[in-house]
Amino acid sequence: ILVFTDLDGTLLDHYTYQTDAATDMLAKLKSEDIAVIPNSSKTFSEISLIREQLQLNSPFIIENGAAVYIPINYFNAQPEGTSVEGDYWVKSFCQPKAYWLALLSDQAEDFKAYYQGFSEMTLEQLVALTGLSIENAEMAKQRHYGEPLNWLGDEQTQNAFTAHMIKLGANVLQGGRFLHISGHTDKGQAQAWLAKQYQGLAVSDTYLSQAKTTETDPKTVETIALGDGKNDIAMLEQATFAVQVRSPVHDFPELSRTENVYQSRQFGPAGWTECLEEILSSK
Ligand code: 2M8
Ligand code: MG
Ligand code: MG
Repeated sequence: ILVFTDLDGTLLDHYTYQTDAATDMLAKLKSEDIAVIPNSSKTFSEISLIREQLQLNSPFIIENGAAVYIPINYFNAQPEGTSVEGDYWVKSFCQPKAYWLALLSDQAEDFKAYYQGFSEMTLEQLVALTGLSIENAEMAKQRHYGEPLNWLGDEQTQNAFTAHMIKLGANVLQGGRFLHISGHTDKGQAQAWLAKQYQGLAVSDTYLSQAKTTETDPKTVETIALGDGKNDIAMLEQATFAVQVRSPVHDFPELSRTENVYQSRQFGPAGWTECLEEILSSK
């Protein structure tokens, strides 16, 4: 089984970005060789740091499904359609950030007054909006595939803007705080692609813990997806088990499925642990 997880508001507390309530469960998953795969709107730099802090060595998905990063030699063979970028095999699904910035500035002038994008914000402004540290805010600004906007207008204007951007070929996703402008990629599509690689390729021994001697049959890969926001719906819809982690700031987004859906009682990382305990103990 694979665990795909959103970060902000899910594995990380919405306000403090801490993961304390998930520490024991993370250790348990590690000891059982269950891969924890971050699937987040965060950037490569942000997720790299979090992986280091949590000592995760599994693949990860950045910027709302825009690209999948797999440590080189994680699988016994390089997945088709990936390129090499530093220490990773990378599969990308999206045009670069510059493309979306140009679209915003050249073809959406009428909406300029209603938002402020990450690239026009100072670090201090981003810190004030997110509560991130200066260092982390800097990493959040290092985006490769899209532009998060702080929406300043009303809902009606937001809907008109969204429709306009979609007509231009963009995808608009609502995160916990920001409106993400990017391509037609989502966390679900990237997750499905990566789960398929696990089905076709074996994970190398170096990435399995010493305790583990045998591997589970790669053909029966099941997935658990955990998320709190609307941008998590696509990944929750197509996982074997869908976990909606309770948010302190918004309701559970609506899913079209009802089977194997779990909704946590607790917020963020505590809810994350609560539902994983329930799913794993039922197996
Ligand atoms: C942004 O992502 C969150 C995710 O829900 C949001 O839209 O509110 C991203 O830009 C991410 O890179 C950043 O770390 C986060 C900070 O809250 O905001
Ligand atoms: Mg979230
Ligand atoms: Mg997210």
